[in-house]
Amino acid sequence: KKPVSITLRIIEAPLKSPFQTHLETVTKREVIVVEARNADGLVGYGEAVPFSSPWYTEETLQTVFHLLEDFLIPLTFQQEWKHPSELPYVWSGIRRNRMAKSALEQAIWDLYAKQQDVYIGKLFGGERTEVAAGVVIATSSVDEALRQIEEFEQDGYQRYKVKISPRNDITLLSTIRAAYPTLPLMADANSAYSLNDIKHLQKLDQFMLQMIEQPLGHDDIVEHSFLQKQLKTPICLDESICSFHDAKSALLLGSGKILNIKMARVGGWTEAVNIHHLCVEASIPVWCGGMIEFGISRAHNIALASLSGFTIPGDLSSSSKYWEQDIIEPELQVVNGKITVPKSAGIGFTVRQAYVESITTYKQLYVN
Ligand code: OSB
Ligand code: MG
Repeated sequence: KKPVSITLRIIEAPLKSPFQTHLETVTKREVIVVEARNADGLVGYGEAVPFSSPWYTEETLQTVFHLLEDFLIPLTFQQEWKHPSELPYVWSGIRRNRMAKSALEQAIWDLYAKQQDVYIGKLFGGERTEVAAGVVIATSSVDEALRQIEEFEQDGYQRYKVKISPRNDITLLSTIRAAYPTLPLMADANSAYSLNDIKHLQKLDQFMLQMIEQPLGHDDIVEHSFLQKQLKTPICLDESICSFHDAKSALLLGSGKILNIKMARVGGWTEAVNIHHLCVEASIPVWCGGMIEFGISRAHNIALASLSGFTIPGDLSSSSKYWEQDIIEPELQVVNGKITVPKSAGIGFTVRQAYVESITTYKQLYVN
């Protein structure tokens, strides 16, 4: 049942257009593909999605590789375990490093689902046959943002997210609202504000945003609770929620009304599903966040978003938004604002192995 070998690959591809936030502009993307092989030759896939520098989380491509190679893969081979649900315990001696854990957990769950011949989403109670698609507009140009919205409207995206900071927020949001008074619109601040900006943030209430994502500190839960009481717009936490414990704290304090669950940020399937169940119990709507990732990570996200508590469209867009070619087949395609959830075993998509090999810049095999 356990994998007999694991391969790590660093793959790299340029984004079709730069992804701009107030913190960083991403123009090319490197990730780590994890392949877990069993004795029958079945392969499970995971994707580690840190950035090349630690601007969004503290993990980077290099730290994730190090944690996988020197700690997580050796523990996985050496420790006794029978079922992938035990992996968080197998790795419990390793603090944080959640993106590294998430990718390895993904690969082993995918392998397990393929062994059981079941779609991975089903293992966690996912029932949806399609998921609602949302799209992110990350450009510093207002004209370009308007152009992109017009383009994405053709595919019927059900939610539009723009990146904001105190430098661009009012201009960007008022221009979009003038052109699209009823567009399902939200804004992601990636921690661009502080409590000194309360008066300014209150001005954003007029734009009827579905939510504002992570306005304050990337590791804050307390100040967001204070801010939420002074804003009409619902707050949605992203960066601050790294674990089930963080989610519980945020719910107890009322630090937001909506939660963005990113499997990579919280350390994998088990933690993400536990947060989902907590939010369902507390009637907090959740949605699935994105990481400008390739298709393997997106495939796991689509399976996660098939759970019933994911009632808000996630950062789930067509493969063609970021890539000339994606690493999975069929590529993700948003039609009428929805993506079809696959049914076949594991992540439900085929990995384009020759293409993955062609964009691999480094690979290493680990044998049990
Ligand atoms: O803050 O949600 C974020 C991408 C990279 C890092 C952080 C964030 C994002 C996104 C998701 O906004 C974009 C996407 O994957 O489509
Ligand atoms: Mg965000």
